[in-house]
Amino acid sequence: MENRSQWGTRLGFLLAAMGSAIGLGNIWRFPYTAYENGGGAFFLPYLFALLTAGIPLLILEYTIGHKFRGSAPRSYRKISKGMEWIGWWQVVVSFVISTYYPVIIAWAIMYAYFSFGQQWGGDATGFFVGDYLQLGDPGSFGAMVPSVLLPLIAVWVVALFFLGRGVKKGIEVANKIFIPTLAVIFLIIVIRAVTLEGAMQGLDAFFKPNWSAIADGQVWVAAYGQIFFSLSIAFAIMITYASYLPKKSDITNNAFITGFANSSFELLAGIGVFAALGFMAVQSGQEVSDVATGGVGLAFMVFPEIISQMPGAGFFGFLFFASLVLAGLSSLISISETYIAGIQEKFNVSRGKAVLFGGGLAAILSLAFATQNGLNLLDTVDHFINNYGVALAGLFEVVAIAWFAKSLKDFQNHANSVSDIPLGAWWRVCLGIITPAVLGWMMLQNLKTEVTEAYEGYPIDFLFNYGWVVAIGAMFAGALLSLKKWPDRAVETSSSES
Ligand code: LEU
Repeated sequence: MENRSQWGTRLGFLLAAMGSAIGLGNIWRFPYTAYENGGGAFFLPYLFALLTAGIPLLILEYTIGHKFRGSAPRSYRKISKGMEWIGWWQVVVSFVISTYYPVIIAWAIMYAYFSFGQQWGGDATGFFVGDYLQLGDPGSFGAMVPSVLLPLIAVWVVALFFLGRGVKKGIEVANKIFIPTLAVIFLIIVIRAVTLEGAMQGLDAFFKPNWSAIADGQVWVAAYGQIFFSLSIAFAIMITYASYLPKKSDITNNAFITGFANSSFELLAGIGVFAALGFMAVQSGQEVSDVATGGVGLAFMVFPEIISQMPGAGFFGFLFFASLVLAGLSSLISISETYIAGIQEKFNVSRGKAVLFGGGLAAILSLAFATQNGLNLLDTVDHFINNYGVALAGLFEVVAIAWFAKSLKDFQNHANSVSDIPLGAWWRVCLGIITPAVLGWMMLQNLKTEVTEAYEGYPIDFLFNYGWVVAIGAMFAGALLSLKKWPDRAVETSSSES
């Protein structure tokens, strides 16, 4: 008899899946990626990527989790023994991400506090890298920065608390609180932003289509990259979450809802961010193109300046950073659940021990990002683990399943047996041909750029040690973990379940 954890309600699962998908990627990554890659015209490759790769892969991952009811390594193993390695590889990639993702949430906590009184003064960039992060050169770690360390500890306490309480009482409850709150806060921010003076200039810049961009392969690469990161696919996350679905669950419908909710949030963030950038451009007599940026720079350098110029600065600043915290926490919980589930099953230990060991190790390693070298390190690890961890493991995942395991048809039948919307041959074409072709090409393009220019101009040995070694190390660590024998009990459960 199986007594695997389950979601309490369908809404609980959907909120958790959306909570994972909606993260920092939606708020600070999407708006600038869209703007930089054709503005309004970007929606074409973006929608194409969503419909040919995003949703089909999400359906596949939900189906794998639902059918095999196991962590990613265990579920993949049930497809074929050799695939267990891909599962662990994805789990290790998630583990690596969980060592730096919480650091950004920690910064956002401090900035929610700094917003009252705009402690960054007149020079937000100088304040962020200098006063706050005390950024040193990439060569050495430098000292620990207490104002990063303390909120970082708080982030881990909250995340591990909910993870320790389990799927229904912990993860589901957290998302039921975080996601509706996030939606309300974000709506308030966007409404405020679009009613600011200059908002229209910002929106014009965001939506203005540059159709020639469509002919550029890099724009398509950007669209696929955004969809993968944003939908949390090829991270072992969605397989793990779907493994807690009750037997009677509509897979296809759930995937469409998650996919469209995530994209709607992304679009909303694009509108909010560019309306605010338009306001800033008008205030400072610049063009939107002069102030537009993404990522860390947008959230911690440009936004503080916008906030300072806004009426009701403290309040809106607090709301903005609070939304980063909520979006980030629910994603962090999902990333960490991948290895907690994996450790629990492979080492046959309780959830509590898996949380303590897996989460504890990630928390200790995350301290490296709370040093004076934190930002450089984060930037490098993030770049390499996304390009050569997530995207590459995603490529292996679709190729192994669609080409070698020849099981797409089985998964299609499984999904159709529980879902309203039937999957047809289009689904197999998307996964078996389009996605591998685009991902393969994307990999070659990325590698080409990597060898021609040092990422962000960082020293080569720094990039080697914290970029390549980490990304390739994840692959090897995955292989090592897959060599370990499964405990007898897990093997028994696995054979009786499949
Ligand atoms: N999908 C998340 C985001 O958009 C990231 C993932 C790694 C959980 O931020």
